[in-house]
Amino acid sequence: MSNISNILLIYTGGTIGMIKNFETGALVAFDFDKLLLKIPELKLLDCTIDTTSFDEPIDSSDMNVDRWKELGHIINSNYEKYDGFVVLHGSDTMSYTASAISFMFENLAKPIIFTGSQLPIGDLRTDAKENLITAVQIAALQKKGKPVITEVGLYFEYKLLRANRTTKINAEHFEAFQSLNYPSLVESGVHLKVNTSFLRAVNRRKKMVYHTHFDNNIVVIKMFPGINEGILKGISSLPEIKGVVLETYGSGNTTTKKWFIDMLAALIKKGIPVINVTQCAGGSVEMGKYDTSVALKKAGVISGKDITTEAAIAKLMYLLGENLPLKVLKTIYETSLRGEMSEN
Ligand code: ASN
Repeated sequence: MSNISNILLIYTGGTIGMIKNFETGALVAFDFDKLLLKIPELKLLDCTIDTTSFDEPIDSSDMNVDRWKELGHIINSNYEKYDGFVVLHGSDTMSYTASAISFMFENLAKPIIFTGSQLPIGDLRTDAKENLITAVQIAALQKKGKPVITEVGLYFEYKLLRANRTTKINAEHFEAFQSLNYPSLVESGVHLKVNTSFLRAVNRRKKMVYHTHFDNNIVVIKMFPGINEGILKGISSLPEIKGVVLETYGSGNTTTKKWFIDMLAALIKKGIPVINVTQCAGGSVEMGKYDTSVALKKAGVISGKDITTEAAIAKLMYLLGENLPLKVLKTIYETSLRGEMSEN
């Protein structure tokens, strides 16, 4: 017989716990204890739930590296005490935070499930209750007394997705997230259907390793027709820059203009990693497939393969924080560390 799971529910903010400010009409974060009163159903679940909250709950647009660390610290300092974690987070930057958390916890052996909602929990038509209750149920799933999910997931609108594969794709629909390059881990219908073959396997002999260094001296450059040489040269010559995520067209293509390729080559020569990720919601970078990406490969641009921009940013900050020589960083970047990219 399995034990009853002990879950820590962590509130960071987001629409789920917001109420209307009567003066401005805008939604603002709300007190966590009052939020819990709105969900008496939590007491009916087959697990024990403890709760904690950010001192100041935020709209997730105000997330930053320090707050990733604050959240990481809450999980790490409670890691042994609980069987699983559910994080209530605003949907706007949930994919970024959840990706960052996935890199913070190496050899994770317990579930960390992010969820939130599009409508506040007090709204009659809210999606918050279903999201929260099922997220807790998923975090509490056990097989032979061990958690079923041993990775960072994102639960929204009847699906658990691998968090570092997700992107917020809709500001209004309840189905706000998508993972186009990796299948759902769990589907919620009449039963919870766990797609076991897609779950990340855990090696329980390896100890969990907690990483806290993130270097955010990076920039994301999105390609567009008409991209301006002067502006890009200005950005790329900033002394602070330690890494670049380049959002390219299709399977990793950019303009072939000499100034552009020379600029990237100069950055890489200085030891600055340049990561190629596609602007497309699905599919993979394949440098060398078209003539328009051959020069990038030659210059030493790193392939982000089918990684999302959200995970690419978190992974770059994480690996820059590890202080690796560029060659080593390139090899590690092109390897899947937490299931964030396909292996081939
Ligand atoms: N602005 C909100 C946030 O990300 C959006 C939401 O949670 N649906 O905090």
